[in-house]
Amino acid sequence: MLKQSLAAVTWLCVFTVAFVSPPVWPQKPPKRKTPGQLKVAACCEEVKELKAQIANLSGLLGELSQKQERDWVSVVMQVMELESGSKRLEGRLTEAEGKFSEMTNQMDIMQLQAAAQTVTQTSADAIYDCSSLHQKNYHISGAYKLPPDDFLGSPELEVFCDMETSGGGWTIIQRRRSGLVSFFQDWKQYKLGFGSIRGDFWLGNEHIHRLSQRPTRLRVEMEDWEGNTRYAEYSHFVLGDELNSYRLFLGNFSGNVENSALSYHNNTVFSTKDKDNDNCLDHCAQLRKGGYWYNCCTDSNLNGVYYRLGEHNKHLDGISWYGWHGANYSLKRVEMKIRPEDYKP
Ligand SMILES: [Ca+2]
Repeated sequence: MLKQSLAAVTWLCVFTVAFVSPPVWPQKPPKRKTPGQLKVAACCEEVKELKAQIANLSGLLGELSQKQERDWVSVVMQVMELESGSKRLEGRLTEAEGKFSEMTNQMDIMQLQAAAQTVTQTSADAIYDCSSLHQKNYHISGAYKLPPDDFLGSPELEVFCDMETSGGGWTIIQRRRSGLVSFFQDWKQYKLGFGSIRGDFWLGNEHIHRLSQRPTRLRVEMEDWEGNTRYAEYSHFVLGDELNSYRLFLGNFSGNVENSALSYHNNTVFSTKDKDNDNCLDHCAQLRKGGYWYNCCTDSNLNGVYYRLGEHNKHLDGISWYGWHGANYSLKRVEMKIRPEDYKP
């Protein structure tokens, strides 16, 4: 039964395929074009395409040339702007150059003026010491304050001026008269100075060194307990600097004292209780109790111990000047003072 049904379906399919589906006949081939007709057609297409491209390109070109024109105008504008800008800058530069040269001129003038002022300061106006003050009509002996001077490198300094003795103008560097100040001091004290400017004092080796850098004269005045006075003067007094241990140099001696006792100390360096620079096995500063240009050890000891009347002739470490009084005679008053060699009262 199943076999009969399958056969029927198969036949139905065959029938359907044979009569329902369109008959498959060999189709009639299309009429072929000739090669010439083909070429013309392709060419037309190409021409059309080319024309379109040309139109496209010329459109682009037009756009480009317009853009170029715009760019060109903008470039020209920019160039013009730059030119005017550079002209403005040039103007400003010229102006600046003018100002600069004006400033340079002014600076030159100022420098010349400063130089002129410096020259004046170093010659006439500078206040070096008491002799400068005397030249400026300060003729009364007493304490003065020397102003600091940047050019000379000197600090403010209080000094005592002797404006009377032998034409005045003396800067006092040492005084002994009251005995209230000990002169048994160390190197640093002698370097910087100590005591009271109106009483007993040492001006300080640094200051004395600085003040003696010009040709300088030293004067030593002395008084004994009997009221007698003597003086000694030395030309070309120089105190070396600290590196040279404040070495003493003295020129020619003059004066009314019997003996040039200080000459024994010429060309010797300074010694203190803490610096034995003397020419002796002994420690002269310790033995003579002062700071001085100890040789081996003394012919004079102007910075020795101050002994009062009664004690004045019993000690070897007093304020002595060998040749006028003995080595154990201590003087009542001493002053050491300096002024420039070329000083004219
Ligand atoms: Ca010694």
